[in-house]
Amino acid sequence: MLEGSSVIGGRNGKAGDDNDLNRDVRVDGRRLLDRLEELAGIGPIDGGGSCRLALTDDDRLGRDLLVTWMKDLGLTVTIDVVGNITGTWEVGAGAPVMTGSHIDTVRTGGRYDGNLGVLAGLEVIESLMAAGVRPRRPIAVTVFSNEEGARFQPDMLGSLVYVGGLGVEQALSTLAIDGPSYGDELGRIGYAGTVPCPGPAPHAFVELHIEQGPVLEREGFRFGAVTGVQGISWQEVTIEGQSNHAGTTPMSMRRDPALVAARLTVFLRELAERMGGDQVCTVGRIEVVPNLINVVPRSATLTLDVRNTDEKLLKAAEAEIDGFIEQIAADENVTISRRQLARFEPVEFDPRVVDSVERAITGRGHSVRRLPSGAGHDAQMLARVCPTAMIFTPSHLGISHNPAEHTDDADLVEGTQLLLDVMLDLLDTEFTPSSAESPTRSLT
Ligand code: HGY
Ligand code: MN
Ligand code: MN
Repeated sequence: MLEGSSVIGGRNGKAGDDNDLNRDVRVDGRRLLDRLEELAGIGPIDGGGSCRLALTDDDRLGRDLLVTWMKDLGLTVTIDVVGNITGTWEVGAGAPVMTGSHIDTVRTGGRYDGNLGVLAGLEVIESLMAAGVRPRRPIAVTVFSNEEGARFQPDMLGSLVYVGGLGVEQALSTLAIDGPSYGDELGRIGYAGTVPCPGPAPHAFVELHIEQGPVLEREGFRFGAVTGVQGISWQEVTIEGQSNHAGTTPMSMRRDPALVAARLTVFLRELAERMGGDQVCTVGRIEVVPNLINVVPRSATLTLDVRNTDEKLLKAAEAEIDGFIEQIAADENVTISRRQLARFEPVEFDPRVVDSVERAITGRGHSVRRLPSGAGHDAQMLARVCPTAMIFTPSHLGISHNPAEHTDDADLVEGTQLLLDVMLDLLDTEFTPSSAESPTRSLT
């Protein structure tokens, strides 16, 4: 344990050489697990998961709990114009080392997606405070708004606005899939903050997150040093046909949007299988109007989620989908309109921070695998403004966005310990332009 209070951070530290400082500040696993349990109890659903869709009353309750915990720690709590909540330990000087993630969930959410990264950040701060450590820089933990993008698209909306990738007005006027605007809902839950966006660039950013996929567990690695995030293309497709009587309308006279939606869904699966590699395609939402047993539908609306680690391949997949949609619109004599909901190119994390993550993992004697993230994360937005990377814990059977999402307690706690180690390292690191020359690696 650290003797007394020690100043750390800043390789060119003046007040005594902190590099040989005994860094063995241990996080309090019980406190972390209890907080995960308490947060999971907000918006509980069958199977032990949570539903806290962005800007709903349950999201508000989760936010209130985090603000309370931040204030109990004496952090300076700020809320910005799109509802991002930042708790800052105002010590030292300069830009903070930041961590964080999200607490909004999909409708069938698990207990760890996003929540782990936020609560681990809080735990790191509380552990350093308890050990009497005085970081030379501030440390911040942020709850980013609407990371999931399930209710309001795009996903990672809060962190995207934070880094200046989306205008505030455009974000506030975004409509939810159930109707209201982002700005109205933010005001309704009392989290329409006044702090402007874009926010200040942190010194560095690191996010702890569950992998949400099968790689670490299947290949027998304990933790992941995440090299980047794959590209994401989301669009909504609306197919207008002609509603008609299910019994009297000859098949030759039909203009059936449900058939077109079904053909498009099958095409996406076949496209992903044909392309192989990292290509994934998902139709997650299909709505048919009037959705009645004896009516040939008038319209069908579906969402396409298409991803790849390689931008060229992602563009090729989008082009194939464009061609197929044109073809089936003509075949069935329906009209098809489309709306892009999100489009993010693949992101590579800063090799220096990925190296720091890898060193922390091996430094504690664990096996480590470098891998890209299949899921989107707030870190991919922070990577636009500061040196950034992520730490992955394994996901049992690779299941996520499902109440059955599971990560062992030991991995949750040790992952939090690794987050502390990496943040201490980042406090020590001055990111000079020259040190950015380290060779870039491919995402996979
Ligand atoms: O969709 C995603 O990848 C993330 O869960 N928002
Ligand atoms: Mn997440
Ligand atoms: Mn998610």
